[in-house]
Amino acid sequence: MRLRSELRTARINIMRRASTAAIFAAILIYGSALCATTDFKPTIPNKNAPTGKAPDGMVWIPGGEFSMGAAVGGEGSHAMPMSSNDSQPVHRVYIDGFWMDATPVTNAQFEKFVAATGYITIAERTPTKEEFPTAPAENLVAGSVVFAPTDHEVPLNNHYQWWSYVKGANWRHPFGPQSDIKGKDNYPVVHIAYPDAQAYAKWAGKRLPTEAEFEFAARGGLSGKTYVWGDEFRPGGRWMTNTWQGKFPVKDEGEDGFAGIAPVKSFPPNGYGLYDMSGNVWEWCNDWYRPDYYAALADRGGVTRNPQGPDSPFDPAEPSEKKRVHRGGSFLCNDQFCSRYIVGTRGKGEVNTGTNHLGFRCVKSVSDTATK
Ligand SMILES: [Ca+2]
Ligand SMILES: [Cu+2]
Repeated sequence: MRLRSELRTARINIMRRASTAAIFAAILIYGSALCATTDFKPTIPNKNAPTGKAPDGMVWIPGGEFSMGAAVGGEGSHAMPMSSNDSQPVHRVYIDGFWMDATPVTNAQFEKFVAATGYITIAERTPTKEEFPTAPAENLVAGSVVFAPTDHEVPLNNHYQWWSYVKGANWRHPFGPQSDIKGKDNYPVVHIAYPDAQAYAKWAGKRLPTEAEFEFAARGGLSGKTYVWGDEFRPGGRWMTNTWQGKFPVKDEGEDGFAGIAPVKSFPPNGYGLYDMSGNVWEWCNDWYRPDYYAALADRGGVTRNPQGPDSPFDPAEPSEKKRVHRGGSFLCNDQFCSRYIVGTRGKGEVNTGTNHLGFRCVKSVSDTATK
């Protein structure tokens, strides 16, 4: 066991070594994948929908059969979601219908949960000597990982330049003790680790989405599109999601209206009436992360029904870390470094690590709704 800050540093060191090679490998892989859009077949939504009123703040996602994964290749901002080929091959999946929160969980909603339960998030807990026997005492401080812009252009091969472990950073204090969330009731809650998200979901009588549920929902009934709304990044000149403009990681020009996080519902909903399914904040999924999971499903052939993810986590870049899937990308995503606002692309994170661009939303099965 190591301190969360050390985990972060270890991850960064490994990614620094891997990234240059990975980018060149990605160019080769994506060069041969330019025709991958042909792998997508139409989404066949289920016809039956539950009768009665939707649970508060949730929308119905019909489920059905769809093509899951990302076809990368093309031009401009969607040409290369940098060093990621874990979203291939595109494969066929069936999922049951379900209810999904229309937005990421907000500060106000999380506050209600904390007020009702007294829950203390991972970032607020002081790491103990028992958990981290080899860590020096001065490192045993509660905190979380925060993005800080650099003051000059830097090579994009070392995340450590723009991420740091900040003492006292947590959901109430996103940038550390001097910051707060006053007036930000309607912003997505951040600095949420996987157990925090799970605890909230349980309290709310909900659960976290599977990766397949998240992607089916994000696609909004479309198939094989680059973004959750279609193929054009700015249809008719309109900004559709909160991402980064300008030189990364030096200055976010905020041309989309927001330099940094945005209140939920700041951009148009997708075809299912879901907001913020790409950009703004990353969101936890329930599945363990493995880069070869899609290949394993594709090898089996046919249509995978209600996939729950692999049985155990494995990230070759950091074999000892237990990671679950992140989806959607964030306000930091951009076409220079990481374009994970492209629908179907995947993210991942060590389960106890939160950051100031990581939140979540919940879902609910029909069977759970019936008993509530
Ligand atoms: Ca923005
Ligand atoms: Cu990104």
